[in-house]
Amino acid sequence: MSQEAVIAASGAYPKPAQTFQYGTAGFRMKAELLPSVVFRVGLLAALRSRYKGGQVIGVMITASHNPPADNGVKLIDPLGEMLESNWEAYGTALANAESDQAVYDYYTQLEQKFNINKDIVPQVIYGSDTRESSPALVQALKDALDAVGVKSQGFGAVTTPQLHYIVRCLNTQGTEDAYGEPTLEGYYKKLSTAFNQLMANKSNGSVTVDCANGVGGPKLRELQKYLNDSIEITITNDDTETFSKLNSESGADYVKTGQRLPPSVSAKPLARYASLDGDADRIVYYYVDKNSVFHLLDGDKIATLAASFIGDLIHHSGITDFSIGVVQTAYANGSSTAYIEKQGLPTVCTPTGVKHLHHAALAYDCGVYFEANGHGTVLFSPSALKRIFAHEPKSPAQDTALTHLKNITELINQTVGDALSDLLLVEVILAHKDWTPDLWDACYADLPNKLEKAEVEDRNVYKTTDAERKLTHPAGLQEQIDALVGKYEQARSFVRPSGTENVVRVYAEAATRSEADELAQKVKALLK
Ligand code: G16
Repeated sequence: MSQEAVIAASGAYPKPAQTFQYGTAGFRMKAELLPSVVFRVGLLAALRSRYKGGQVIGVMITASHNPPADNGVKLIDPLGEMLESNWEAYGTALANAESDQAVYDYYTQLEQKFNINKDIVPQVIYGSDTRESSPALVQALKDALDAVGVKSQGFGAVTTPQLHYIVRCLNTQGTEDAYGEPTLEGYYKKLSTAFNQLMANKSNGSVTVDCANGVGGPKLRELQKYLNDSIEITITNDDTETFSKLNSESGADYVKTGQRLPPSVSAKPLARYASLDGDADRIVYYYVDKNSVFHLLDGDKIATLAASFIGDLIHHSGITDFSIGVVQTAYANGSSTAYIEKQGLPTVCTPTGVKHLHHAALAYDCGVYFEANGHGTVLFSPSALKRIFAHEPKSPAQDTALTHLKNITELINQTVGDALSDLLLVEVILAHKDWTPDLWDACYADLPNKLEKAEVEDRNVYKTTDAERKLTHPAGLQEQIDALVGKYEQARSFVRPSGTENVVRVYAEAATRSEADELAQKVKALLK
């Protein structure tokens, strides 16, 4: 790597007059502002790989649930986790360096700070979602990787969780923790093999999946080819050619935020429906009842379903002293938390962002983490996996439960929340329990809730504490929120700045629908 090469390559991607920040899910904003950021993230990925002894780092170009004109970029660490959070600041500093020389200087400063061995060949893999802006941003990334001598490989349009999976497979192959074959085919085979075994001799009708016109559509079609015929999957909203349709009147965020059907879905009573988001790392389910009333089965409902099913399998396998915990965020419905605690399981609340939930979930033998928006997965600790796979069943019933449990650990993408893997997980559980969506829904009744977005002059003045459940700044605002909340039954409300959009989010829940809506509006009015 020569100074001239880096400076010349950086010169093709001038920084706009803008301050950047590595947020909830990397950098995310209008795509035209991003080329310099993506170029510099490429440099950071190279450093991170060398810092990690040449292990493979992933770079995903996506803005997930955001509108079509946005894009974004985030890094994936060697085991498929989100970038270690103390490196986010280096990404932010690199993205904000004011000249090509400053970019190079900061890069070499980091090399020195971490005493990075320059002989190590860095390795980076990358992928993108289906946005119109993605190819140009991929080019900016490649130019950075080439400028600093990275051995790289592109996977084209992939779901975010697929790239996480491949990163982990590449870094673990040939070890006792080998995660799978590091290809898309390997991903489909791993999930489908587990699914087909869990669904052998079962059939569970059909599910309709709205793919938000994003990359999840073609990938789900691909996955479908590997699945047995135990369920029929109908794919809708899978037009990835018309860029403007991405996340438009469709997708998990549309359904969860608006608590309504996508207009393109005409739901049959008690049939199962699910929506993915733009990069297929989130999923929510829903149905309409016999009176055509819409019911949402969100991330909280998926978490409780998964935790209780896995808990039962552990118990029926004869495995003892096994800890299961559920990790949520402030958005978790109060009823879900109460329900989980009633089952005798511990709950933990972390700030928004799967990186926080993932970290907290590692404290358990089995950590189930889901954001209410449908982003989540289940983690089994390495020692828990060893115990499960070494366990000797003492009866045919224990043997059956243990076999199911082993397959569940393979079905779940343990690197990150994965809508396709979560879809199959929910389908398996519902089939095993012989549950229709209303039976699943009946586990507990959600408190009516409302999520609003407020456009504010500067979202950075909103500072939170207590896992984002309280504001510390602007001074006095939390007291005003508390006073409003005190006027309603079973009420709760909080305000937090988004890490992915230029807005502040307002959440409210209360005993009745009208009270939840009113509380959200009143809290939102405080922000004007
Ligand atoms: C991203 C994050 C999620 C987060 C969501 C909204 O989701 O990965 O953890 O819940 O953004 O974050 P915020 O409220 O800070 O804007 P996705 O699916 O868009 O990548």
